[in-house]
Amino acid sequence: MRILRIEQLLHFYEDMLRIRFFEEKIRDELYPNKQMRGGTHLYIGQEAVAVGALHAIEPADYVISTHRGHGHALAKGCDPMRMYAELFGRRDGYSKGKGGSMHIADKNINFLGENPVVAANIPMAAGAGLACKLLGNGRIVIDFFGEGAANNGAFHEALNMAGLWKLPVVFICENNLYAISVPVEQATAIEEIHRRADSYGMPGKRENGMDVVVVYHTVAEAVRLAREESEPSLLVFDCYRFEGHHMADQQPYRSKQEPLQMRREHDPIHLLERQILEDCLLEPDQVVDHRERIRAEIDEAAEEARKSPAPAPEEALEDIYA
Ligand SMILES: Cc1ncc(C[n+]2csc(CCOP(=O)(O)OP(=O)(O)O)c2C)c(N)n1
Repeated sequence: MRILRIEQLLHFYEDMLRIRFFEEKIRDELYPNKQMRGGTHLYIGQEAVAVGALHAIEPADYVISTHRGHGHALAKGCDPMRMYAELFGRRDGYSKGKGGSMHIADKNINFLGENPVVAANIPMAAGAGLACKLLGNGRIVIDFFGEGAANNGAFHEALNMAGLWKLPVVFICENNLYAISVPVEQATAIEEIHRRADSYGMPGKRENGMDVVVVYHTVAEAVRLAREESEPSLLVFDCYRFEGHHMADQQPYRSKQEPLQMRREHDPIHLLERQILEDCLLEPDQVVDHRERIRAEIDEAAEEARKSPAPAPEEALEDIYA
């Protein structure tokens, strides 16, 4: 495996911290204090997938996300202030405060958006890939979805088309072991989801999604195939969500110990931090400085978002697509 530059590892680290702190604030402060409402699905524990994958693309490339999309949005470069404003229902939010947690999109940076309809984003990614191919613009598409979505018909139709038409799309399945309360082995006929790629004439790979460097190299190779050979791929990253499916989830389907143990042994941020310290890339007090700086940035984004006004009642029917 190729060696990464120190700055790149530190960039991974900061981007993962930004996602973690953005969501810890939701979990510990904004949601309990009712400063934000509506459904929200935390990405805590899966940060290595979004960050590793999106460091392997160019800014002009497209990204399509899911209901669990804060991490993908931040890693693509969305503004945490505008994301918080959206969560607070304020006018500076990405959907002018009328969409909430699952409606963050930013066409200026080619983040084609989250999507609350499970698996609906997979055919959209194939469509975006077809557009790139027809336009010959050299761009590729990254599509994120969960292992639950990989059992939906839309997954199979879209991958078949992508394989048939050789679309420049990297399909990234984040296998976090549960679709709401359903463990993957109770819903999925095969354990090796990446083998489904064989049916659609594209390469498939399964890798450790808790290791940001592994994710980065795996996605970089798939991106090269997509860009240079217009070859789609299906990548499955083993990961785990440390929190409930959504904020109100009491998690009766798994023991209290399980997430604690996964966190202790596999937290992607701790793994990277340990590597950074072992390789003497940072001193322990510099690690603390990094964490404090990113946390201050996130706190400031939330403060700014609070200053944004609520949308006016007469705007309620604007921007409706019918
Ligand atoms: C078409 C559709 N069916 C059902 C739902 C309800 N739902 C929301 S999230 C979810 C589970 C998705 O699991 P997975 O794709 O593994 O993603 P994860 O939540 O684990 O990130 C379901 C069934 C939905 N939003 N859309």
